[in-house]
Amino acid sequence: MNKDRILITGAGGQIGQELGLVLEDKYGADHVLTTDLKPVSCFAKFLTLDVLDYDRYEEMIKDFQPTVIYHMAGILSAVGERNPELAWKVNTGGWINTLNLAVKYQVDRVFFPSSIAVFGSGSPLDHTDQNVPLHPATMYGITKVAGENLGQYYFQKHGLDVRGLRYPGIISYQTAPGGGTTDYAIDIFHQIIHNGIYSCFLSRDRELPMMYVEDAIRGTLEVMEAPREDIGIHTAYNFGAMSFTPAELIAEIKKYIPDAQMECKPDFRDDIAKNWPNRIVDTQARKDWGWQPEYTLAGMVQEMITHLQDRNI
Ligand code: AKB
Repeated sequence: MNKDRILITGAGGQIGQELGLVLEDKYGADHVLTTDLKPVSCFAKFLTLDVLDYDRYEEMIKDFQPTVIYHMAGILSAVGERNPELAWKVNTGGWINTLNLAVKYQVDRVFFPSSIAVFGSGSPLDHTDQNVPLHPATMYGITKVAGENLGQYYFQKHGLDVRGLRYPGIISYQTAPGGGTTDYAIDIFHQIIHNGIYSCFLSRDRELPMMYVEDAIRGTLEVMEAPREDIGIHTAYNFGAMSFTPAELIAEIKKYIPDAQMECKPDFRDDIAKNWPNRIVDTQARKDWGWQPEYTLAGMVQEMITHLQDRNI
């Protein structure tokens, strides 16, 4: 049995929750301490934690002695654009606390959830490569670029093994959307199944990179479990699976629910999305640690509809 002791912040969030459950299964509940600002009931070992509260965070690390930290706590793009100062404070302050504590208590590996939001108007947005200029147009994106650079800095200066992924939109049926721009691709399933119609806040042809949650969790574990010498990037890896527009998504959903309807009323989130890539190139992740996604648009839609319809019976 692997001896790692794992601490997760933001375990109530969209990725954190599924990651926490998979890690409990894999490493044993005693080896996984899940934390979040608000109580979450699905975990064996859970404590509330505000990642900006350094003293409480330090007490937890002293007591639990994690060897690995997945720092998933953070504010997503749409909520961050409504409250940019809060996004800066939580996303950057929480990450700095994590990095400092990881160095102080000799944590072995630390995970940073970056995002396609690091790209912006200065980046080529069509088939976007790993190493392009990063000039994000949102506060959320700015916190992610800062976070990536901080990770690299702690790696170079302190030898801390920081690993990160630039998540595309993550689609899951287990957890509710959490204030992101890509969340339309989750909400659409709930609205169509319940009401038959979805009002989309992006334009019909806004193409974005997306990933089914099972791929996202598997990739996250794979990058964190890869041998240290295989990890060539300590900012964050481009991490891809599929890309689609709202129009393509509703067309796929209609194969299962022919009466499904979608109207598009683009709002400020469409302005966020228009500065993000349509597709990203993740050759480096494939080369360094063997990344290979499994789910296509068709496979993801089938999974989502099957699980959500089963739940409604
Ligand atoms: C968001 O939409 O804010 C996130 C992301 C792409 O980072 N899902």
